[in-house]
Amino acid sequence: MSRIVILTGAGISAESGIRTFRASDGLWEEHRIEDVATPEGFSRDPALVHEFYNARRAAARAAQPNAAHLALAKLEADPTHDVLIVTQNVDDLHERAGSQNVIHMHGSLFGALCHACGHRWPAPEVMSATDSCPACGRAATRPDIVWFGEMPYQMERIVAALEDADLFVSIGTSGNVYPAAGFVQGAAEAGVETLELNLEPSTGTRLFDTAHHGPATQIVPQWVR
Ligand code: BJW
Repeated sequence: MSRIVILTGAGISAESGIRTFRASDGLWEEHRIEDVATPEGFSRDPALVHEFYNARRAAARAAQPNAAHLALAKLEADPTHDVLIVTQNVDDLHERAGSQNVIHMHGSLFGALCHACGHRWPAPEVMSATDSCPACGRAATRPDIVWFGEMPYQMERIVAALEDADLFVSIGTSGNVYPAAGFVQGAAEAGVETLELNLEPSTGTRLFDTAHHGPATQIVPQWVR
């Protein structure tokens, strides 16, 4: 049984119509990171942050998994592989494609988090800062998203899986955001084989043993076959 850890980023969902962050038409061209993706931005203007994530939630609901998501679900269903998907994406397209072993290290559009007490619960369709927390009752509801300066989810489990893997694959991520951008180095140091599948060379492309470049809907199914 080969153990495969697969890191995915915004590029895998791009052909499903979900915008990436750092492209010339990406989300960070229209929104300031400090305003919409930091706890300080949320404290300053919670309504603006909710507007940003309510729109993203609606876009994610309208999108469908593509051939790359489906290929990874097929790989997981093959009993000769033990597949863990670690996604930076906050959409649910891996789950809707049929993947079951998925860690959302940057949180989920479909979760709510209390900024005051840390309680987490399923998100309503439209979220507002005046929604009160079902646990503590305070009006401090925020999306369950990991913003800059916050600790990504399940890091211990991810690091253990990386060190134990036979193969690490990085799909559709620019390699600019840590700690995910450091996974390739950690895997290589643990003697794990590494593969990049991305539209273009990522920031850390030279750290991978092998790289294939092209649209995810082509190169991921070709790799899975
Ligand atoms: C295709 C394609 C197609 C397109 N087919 N491919 C130095 C200074 C200051 C801070 C730091 C620093 N060094 C490290 C930090 C910390 C900071 C950080 O990394 N900052 C950098 C900007 C430098 N990181 C953090 O703060 C993180 N927390 C943290 O570090 O905690 C402490 C810690 C310590 C020790 C251990 C562990 C932790 C938290 C980071 C949170 C990131 N949050 C965001 C926003 C929230 C989610 C959301 O709103 O959706 O997450 S930022 C944004 O970037 C989002 C993404 O998940 C993340 C990564 O982006 P991704 O997926 O790579 O997208 P793009 O757009 O960059 O790239 C897309 C790629 O796809 C491109 O390469 C395209 O070519 C490709 N592509 N079409 C195939 N069809």
